[in-house]
Amino acid sequence: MKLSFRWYGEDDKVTLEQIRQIPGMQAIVTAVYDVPVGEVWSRESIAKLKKLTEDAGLAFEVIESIPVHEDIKLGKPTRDRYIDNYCENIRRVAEAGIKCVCYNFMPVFDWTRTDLAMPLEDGSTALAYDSSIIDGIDASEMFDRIEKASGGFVMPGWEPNRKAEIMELFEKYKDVTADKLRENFKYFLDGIMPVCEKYQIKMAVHPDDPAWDVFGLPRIVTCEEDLLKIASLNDSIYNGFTFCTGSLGSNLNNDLPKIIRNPKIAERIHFAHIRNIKYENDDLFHEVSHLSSDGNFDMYEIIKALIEMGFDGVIRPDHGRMIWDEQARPGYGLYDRALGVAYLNGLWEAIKKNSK
Ligand SMILES: [Mn+2]
Repeated sequence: MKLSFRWYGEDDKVTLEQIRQIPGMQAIVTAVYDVPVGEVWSRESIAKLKKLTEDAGLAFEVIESIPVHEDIKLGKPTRDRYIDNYCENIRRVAEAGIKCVCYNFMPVFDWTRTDLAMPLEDGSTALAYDSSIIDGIDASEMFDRIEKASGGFVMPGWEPNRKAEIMELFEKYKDVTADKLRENFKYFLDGIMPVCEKYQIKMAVHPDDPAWDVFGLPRIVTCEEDLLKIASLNDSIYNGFTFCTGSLGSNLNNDLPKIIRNPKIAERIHFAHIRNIKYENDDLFHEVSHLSSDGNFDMYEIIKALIEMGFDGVIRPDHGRMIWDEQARPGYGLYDRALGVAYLNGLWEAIKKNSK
């Protein structure tokens, strides 16, 4: 595994110099953030990210993410232009040395939470999701909540300038069923895979978070069966997955080590996000430290399964708690994610030595 850390560019409070000091750290996961969804990234912006990353002694290897325009997900006639732009972005990041692109295919919203700073018993705070809240409000009300709770940070998918378009988008998705969404996904994959093959870019679709329909919008990356269906949409091995434990695992029916051990899925795991969550009751889960005993997942079994299946891609700690009075983007502070890395290092070394 190649250890990496998500970095939000020069505006990120967590610096590359800090990230470099985390034991075992090898690579940065980042993106160009100042270009509207669907448009082409400038070569200058990509080159700058590459230079900053490499000057800090880290590898520039994974982009997270190149967002997919809603017209592609909706299957509108304008999608061809956006797919062309997507292909151009793949070419450009490949020319800068990138090998893997993480993206998602969730309608309208990226990851969804009801609380960005839920206090935990030890005095830390964490992201939380409470179905009993979501099930009782509409998207517009949820949007207001996020905006108030974000402390000035922008949440992916919940940018303030999107609010006006949210309800309009909902209207557009009214007739889009899960099957229709999958059909549009196939059209997208068929459009980009020839370019991915040529430039050897591994596409790694991120599971939906949480792993079920939210606000009535269909979601099609939620379980083992979904992943197999996606693999069958386009045969190319470059059509693969980001194995995100926290997202797939939000549905406790998903047996994470078992999914990893499915050979048809394992060969397509190009990137991994590792974190742990804890369910307090049937509705409410929150994020916790990476430690197995703090949450619902057996991290030892998850890492062991990845090693056994020959995973050699880039891996990163996912969201962390806010600890030690850190002020940072919710989920993306330095300290708890760095502790997560230290734990992953320990698991990895122990499993490797025991498997000889
Ligand atoms: Mn993730």
